[in-house]
Amino acid sequence: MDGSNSNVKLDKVLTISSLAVVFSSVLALAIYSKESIAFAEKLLYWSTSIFSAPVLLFGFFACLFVVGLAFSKYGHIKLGEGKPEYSTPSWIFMFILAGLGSSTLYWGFLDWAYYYQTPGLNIAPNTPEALKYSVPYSMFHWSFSAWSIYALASIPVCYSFHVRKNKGLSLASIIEAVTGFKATGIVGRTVDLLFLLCMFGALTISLVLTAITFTNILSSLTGIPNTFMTNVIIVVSVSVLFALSSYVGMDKGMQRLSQMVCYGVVAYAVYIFIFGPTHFILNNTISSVGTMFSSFVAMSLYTDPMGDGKFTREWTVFYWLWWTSYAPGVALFVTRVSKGRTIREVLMAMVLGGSIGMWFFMGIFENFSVYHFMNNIIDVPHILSTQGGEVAIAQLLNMLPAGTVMMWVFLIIMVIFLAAHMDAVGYAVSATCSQNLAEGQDPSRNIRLFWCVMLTLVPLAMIFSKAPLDTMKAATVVCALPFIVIILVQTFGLVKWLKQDYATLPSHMIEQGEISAALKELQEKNESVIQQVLSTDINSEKEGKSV
Ligand code: NM2
Repeated sequence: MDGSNSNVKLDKVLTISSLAVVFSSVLALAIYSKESIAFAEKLLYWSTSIFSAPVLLFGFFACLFVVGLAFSKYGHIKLGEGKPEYSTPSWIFMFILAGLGSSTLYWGFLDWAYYYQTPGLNIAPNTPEALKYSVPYSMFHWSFSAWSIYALASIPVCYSFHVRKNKGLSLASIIEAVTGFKATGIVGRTVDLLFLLCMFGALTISLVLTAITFTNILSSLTGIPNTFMTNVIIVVSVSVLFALSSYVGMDKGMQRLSQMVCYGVVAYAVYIFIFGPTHFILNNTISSVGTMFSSFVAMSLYTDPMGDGKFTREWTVFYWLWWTSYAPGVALFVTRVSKGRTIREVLMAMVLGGSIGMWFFMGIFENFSVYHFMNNIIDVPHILSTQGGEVAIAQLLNMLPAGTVMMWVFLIIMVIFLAAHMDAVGYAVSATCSQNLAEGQDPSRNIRLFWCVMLTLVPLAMIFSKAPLDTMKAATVVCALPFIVIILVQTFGLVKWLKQDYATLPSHMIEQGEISAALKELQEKNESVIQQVLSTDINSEKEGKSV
């Protein structure tokens, strides 16, 4: 069933204020490109310098909290009644996909090469030691801490919606439930606005890197000129693809796309593993996971006090903030698809499922790339710094057996990945911009289509102004910083709720699904509010009232 309801209202204040920020950034980038790029560089430097240590601590805290919660008695709490809506593999696939973006394919080939040239842990650049730590660093940036940040952001939202039955699947309504500040008041409005900007910031790097990689490979395959217009055509066509998936309805479209992409990526990885340097890939993946584990705490808390902190600022801090910027969207998505699961299931599936998935993916893609560098076949780091990462990827793909076919397959996977990614982001943004959305309802399709088109504007302005990676990083970092505070406030609220609702119940009773009388009363009260909202919408639909 498609739960979309055209009578859910569009929040005009929010829409207009976020679009004002989007359009002014687009105009600044298009008209004052040089100045905007220089400003973004300063912004990145200062924000990551000031917040280096707190961000590192936040990532580390997320890991500890998530493990502690999963194995406490509260891990048994079931999030909503009934059986889970989705099978476990497709559930994990869905949120891995919602948590990743299409540029994961870019980073898969190149992440290590950045660290080889500018390593962390005070290792000398471009040395065998730097090479040894390059893949482990990448695995570190994509596994436990990152997925713990997602999990930390998701559980309070799941709990608020499915257990406390607070209405409204938007961040502001969660903040209202936790702090008492009205979702429709100034605090709630600010949270919503920050959320929208965060979505824009998060998507920017993904979309730009995907578009330039796609265009470069397409142009090397077909001779189509690699220009700004080609990028525009590709990005806009993908938006149309997104619109189609959205019109099929959330359940069918999204599930089908995510499964196609996940199977496609897994099949691609297996192909590289079998027909690429199998032995080396296997060995260096295992070894890198080991090195990551043994250096995990050092990497997590590496503030670089004796050095200039450049690596920490530009990589670990940036990554944690990039993951944070995805976290609110992921949290809303995970809430939607996790009804009927326990807190422990959600946490384990996110942190373990996410991490293992990333080691598998990164291990194969990165080591394929490392192998070609080590054997002097393709100088990936050099190409990355002189011509751009997308050029290196095209050359690497060409090394695969049936290289041309594999390049086409890569393009298809990338496009579907991007469309599915935009679907998830577009859904989350539209849900925030829809007033009175209750459980089971999707935002209207037209609102989703509108936001999808809007989401492409900033990335296109970045490509147009030839903005370097740092400019995009600045957009992500600045938008994500306030979210650390929001996630911490939510976590505080969660702890308070857990104590109020379950502290008196022993573990085995929670496991059997018992709840306290006070929580039951609260659920009944809130359930009727949700019912009321639903029936109001059905009535206004009958009366034919428009949005
Ligand atoms: N992460 C690292 O395109 C992408 O979204 C790449 C972004 C998950 C925040 C991954």
